[in-house]
Amino acid sequence: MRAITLIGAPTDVGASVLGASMGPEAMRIAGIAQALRARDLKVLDIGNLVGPGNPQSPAHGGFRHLDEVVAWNRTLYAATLDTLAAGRLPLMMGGDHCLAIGSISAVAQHCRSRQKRLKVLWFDAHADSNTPQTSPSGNLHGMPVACLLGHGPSALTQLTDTFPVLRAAQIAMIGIRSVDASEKHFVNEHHIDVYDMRTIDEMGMRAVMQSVLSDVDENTHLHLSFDMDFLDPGVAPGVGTPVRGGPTYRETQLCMEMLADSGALASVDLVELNPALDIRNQTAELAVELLESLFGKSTLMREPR
Ligand code: 4U7
Ligand code: MN
Ligand code: MN
Ligand code: MN
Repeated sequence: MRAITLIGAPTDVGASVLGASMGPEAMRIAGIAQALRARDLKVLDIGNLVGPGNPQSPAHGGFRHLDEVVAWNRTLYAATLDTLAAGRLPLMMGGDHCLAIGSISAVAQHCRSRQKRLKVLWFDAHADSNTPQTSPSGNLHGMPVACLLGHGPSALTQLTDTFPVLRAAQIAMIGIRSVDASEKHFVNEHHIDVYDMRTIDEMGMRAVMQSVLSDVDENTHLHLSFDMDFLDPGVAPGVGTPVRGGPTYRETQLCMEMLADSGALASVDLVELNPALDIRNQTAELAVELLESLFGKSTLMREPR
């Protein structure tokens, strides 16, 4: 039986809009642990990590709340690495997306020591590829991809020994539809695989996911970094930075089902859920349904294809 650890990371220090810090509790209220136990997983909820509050200060040197973001990511790095070392799958419940710096740095460290190939799938409306020089907001939840590729403050790019944490070829972005001008240059220069909404419209989600998963083999550790604003805000209103024109409920479920079939999923971030903006916890309930599919729930008793 597979074992999974729920790690609560209640932050909004990486964002402008407050409320993502309530994400972990909303997931618990929506029944995340029970739902995963019904999937025949051994579930341990270690509760919430502890870190600094939100000082709500303006940007300094291109960042807001750098010290607080560093403190949270160090703690999350350690918790993720411990979980992986114990042979368990970490499910990080955010919190804002700056947390992916710590979780993915730990995953990369783990993969190096086990000689596993790491592939990161970034489901998001945004490219999260700003640097302090280019960010229009100074918010660190808009910079994790750049940090992981080695562009950002050393306190965040060097949480672990290897620099950069990721090479651009190790990441694919899906669902992208809001990219700042400087981010366009960044993703182009780094030749990042971006499946934006136009590509999804033209190819269809099934072909997109087949392409995304085409290089996954038995030695691949698949990390899913899932920003809830990936979904269309009509179905997922509880997010801080909604962008219209996102994937539907079924398109997203298909992504999760195909990820489950790959058999390679080994760590997850579920971020940017904002209960303060949600309607009757529906976005948290949706997140739980998506995670059920990610861990193998299907309508029929079908063999993986
Ligand atoms: B999220 C933004 F300017 N690009 O950098 C920025 F549009 O983790 C938004 O994907 C970032 O939710 C969104 O502030 C970060 C903005
Ligand atoms: Mn994001
Ligand atoms: Mn986003
Ligand atoms: Mn570079």
